Amino acid sequence: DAYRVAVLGATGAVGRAMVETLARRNFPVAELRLLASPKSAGQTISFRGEPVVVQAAEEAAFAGIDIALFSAGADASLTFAPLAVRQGAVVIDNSSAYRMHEDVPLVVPEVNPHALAHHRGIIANPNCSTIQLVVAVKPLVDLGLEHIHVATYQAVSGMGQKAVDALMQEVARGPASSEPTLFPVVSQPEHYPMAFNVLPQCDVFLDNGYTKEEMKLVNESRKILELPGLAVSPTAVRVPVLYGHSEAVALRFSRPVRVEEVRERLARAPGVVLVDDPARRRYPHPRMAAGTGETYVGRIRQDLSDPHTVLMFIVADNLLKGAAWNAVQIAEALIGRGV
Ligand code: 2RA
Repeated sequence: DAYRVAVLGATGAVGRAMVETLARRNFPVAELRLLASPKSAGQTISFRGEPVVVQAAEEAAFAGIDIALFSAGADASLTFAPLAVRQGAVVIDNSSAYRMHEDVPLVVPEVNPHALAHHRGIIANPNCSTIQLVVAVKPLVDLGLEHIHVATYQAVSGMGQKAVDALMQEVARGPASSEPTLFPVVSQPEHYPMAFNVLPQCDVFLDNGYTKEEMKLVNESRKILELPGLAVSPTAVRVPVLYGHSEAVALRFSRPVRVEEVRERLARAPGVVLVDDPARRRYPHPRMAAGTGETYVGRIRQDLSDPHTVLMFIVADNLLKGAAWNAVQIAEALIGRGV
């Protein structure tokens, strides 16, 4: 069987990664329909060596579509997901619009594929920094996981292609440049230099003093792992990296846990590449992960002051495993279940 697939947001950083990933994973595409805003329509994007013209998104464009991959922001998802479902498509939405909805599964195929069973037309792709965290944490949950402390080091591509271009320009201008551009949040009035800097803000602040990005790590992890009582203490930081989010994580368990036990489980965990050999200076970093769909884990060690706690470092490509790769894996799981 082959499927008619639509990509909404096709000209964006994640949309382009979705088109590339459909080809790279050899997804059975009978027809590819690329959709975007009217101002982005008309561009062509190559798929399996053929140019595909990007069309303006509208309900009729979803007629006959089997699977629609969305990555055009929450507003576009709220507008078009119900229309696409009405046209008979299953929507896999990378935006935050539906992630916490009761009847919308929030899925990482290596972690909670069973959640796909009760979808009602819309399936949500989790936030990039959540995906890599739960891929690494899931194999350790039944050791009695109680508390996740996570500090993220997030690449600027999470803010889109314009942020990648802006960082490159800032770096080119050198550290003396005092022309802050769009970091950390385009829409907020205060902008700070991103080059040679780190900014402890990803997305906007909420009334509780946390950012939206940090609360996604709390709320989405609990939903995906089905651990409503799980304690999560997040700090999300933007760093001058182009591709690849990193996370320094401390996991506290209800009983003492041995590093060897953690390593054994991660070595055989789906979607995980264990890179953990300090004697040979082997550990995960973004330049290793970028361009791949795996989640890399290393620097695994006992907390020096708490036998119940294990520390580790988790890295993944935020556009691939963090978005496009995971979304296509969900599509594969769906057709595997006979969508
Ligand atoms: C970011 N996770 O990195 C958010 C959205 N991609 O900006």
